[in-house]
Amino acid sequence: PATRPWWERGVVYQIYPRSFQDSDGDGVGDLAGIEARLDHVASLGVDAIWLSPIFPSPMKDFGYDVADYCGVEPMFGNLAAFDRLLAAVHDRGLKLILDFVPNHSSDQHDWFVESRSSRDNPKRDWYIWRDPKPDGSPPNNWISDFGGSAWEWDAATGQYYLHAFLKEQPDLNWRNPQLRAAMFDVLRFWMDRGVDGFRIDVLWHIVKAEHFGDNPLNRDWTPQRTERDKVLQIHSTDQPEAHAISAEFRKLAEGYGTDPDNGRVLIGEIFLPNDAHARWYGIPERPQVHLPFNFQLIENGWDAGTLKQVIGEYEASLPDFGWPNWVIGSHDAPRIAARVGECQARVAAMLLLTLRGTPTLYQGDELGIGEVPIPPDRVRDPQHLRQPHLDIGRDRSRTPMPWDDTPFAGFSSVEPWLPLNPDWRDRNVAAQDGEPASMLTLYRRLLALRRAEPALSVGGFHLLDAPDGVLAYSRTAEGRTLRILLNLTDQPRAIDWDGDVLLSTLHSPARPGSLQPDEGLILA
Ligand code: TEU
Repeated sequence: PATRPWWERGVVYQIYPRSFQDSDGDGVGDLAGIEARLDHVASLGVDAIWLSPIFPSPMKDFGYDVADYCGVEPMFGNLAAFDRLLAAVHDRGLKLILDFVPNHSSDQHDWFVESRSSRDNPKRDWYIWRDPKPDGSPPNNWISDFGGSAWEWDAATGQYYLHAFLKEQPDLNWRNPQLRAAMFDVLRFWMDRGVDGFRIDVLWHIVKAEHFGDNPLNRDWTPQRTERDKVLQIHSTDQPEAHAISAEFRKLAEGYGTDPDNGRVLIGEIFLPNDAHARWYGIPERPQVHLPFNFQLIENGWDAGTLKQVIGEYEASLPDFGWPNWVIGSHDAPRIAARVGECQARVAAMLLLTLRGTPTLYQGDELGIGEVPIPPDRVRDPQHLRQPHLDIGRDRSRTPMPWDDTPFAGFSSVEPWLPLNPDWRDRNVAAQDGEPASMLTLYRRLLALRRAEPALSVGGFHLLDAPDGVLAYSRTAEGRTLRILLNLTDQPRAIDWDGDVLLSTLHSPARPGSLQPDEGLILA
């Protein structure tokens, strides 16, 4: 129904700008490249594009270290190129969502340059500075997400500053009213230009407990886990003041209108258990973000029993007014096809696009890109470089889009910044276009069906009983019920079903009474 907001009805497509399309021959993607490839995005049948950060950045964390919140990284283009891209996106009836990185800036941002210049600089308090302990050690035991202490010593001014990520990403102090005002101006700057919303990076991190006490140790930690997991981030994340700020973000966004076709959406990146996660919706009288990003399909095992539990518990945790959302891939996570295999990746596509809630689709997953080996001399991800013994490399999901079988896969005229997927000559957009059995065709069909069937986008959701290894649920809207049966195994499964097959993940669908290995069905 048209009264539901676009971000509930629609599907988001995540673009990693460095790796979508290079238009100027430097081996790195850019905004003009994205504009040149909008036909592909539109042909998928998605509704909105989320761009990972495009702002000026020293690229220590590939754009998540912002040196100017109101500019465009020269490698990517300039504000004029951004305006052209935004207009081209809107011309196609698509929305554009930017990545807002409020927890930390780059250490090269003017604000931090000033802040670190002296203890009495007016911007000193825009970041988080603390004295050492009497023995000279850091103020507390907080650990950076990328390993090591979250505190960096600044000899010139004799204090430590806090960084939840790299030392080149100092945390901003959201308790400071001037910093807050400056950041609200940033949001206005982009919304005034016409952007349709923000994905808010590590939103649950933005305020820290005022007492800066030690975080409790994690008794379950083993050396196989990241260093960050040594402590529980009790005092460094999920503070009440951060919820209050996200309610302010919401007010600001709604100030730009609440029309279901044109309102601005806020997607908060939140990693927390269900109950704490759900609190980021706020309450009806004081809502917070529209969509607290839900990573459960990435973080949990891939089998029918686990998925059934995860989906049921997530659904049950949502407040009545809270709209769900799902994601199976991102620039931070291993590729879905690498995790579950190519055949199950087709089942995963059907799951993502038939669950209740807004799906976010990550670039390249529509081609079924799998594991991409990154030779040691080409590793770029700072998280991987700092913890090479762990299987956490993010480069392998950030490799360039393969468009065709011309040199460098049509991505660039020179060797790209990261290697291509090894099978790029066969696995590319041109090769899969129009091929009935390709992953790309499956995604297009799923997206078209989702658009044609309100039950799949905004319909009600019920888990159904099913044999071991099968996940089954129904979606209902306007008196029409569809059933989705997903075989999460590579073995046939006996299951009674009838009705019309609207779509199968396989080229020749099963006959009633069974599901083929790795088969997913949408039935009417
Ligand atoms: O990621 C937040 C985050 O929690 C990461 O530490 C994530 O868990 C990790 O990358 C998984 O391996 C966001 C961005 O998506 C990420 O790219 C940035 O590096 C990070 O914030 C800092 O801005």
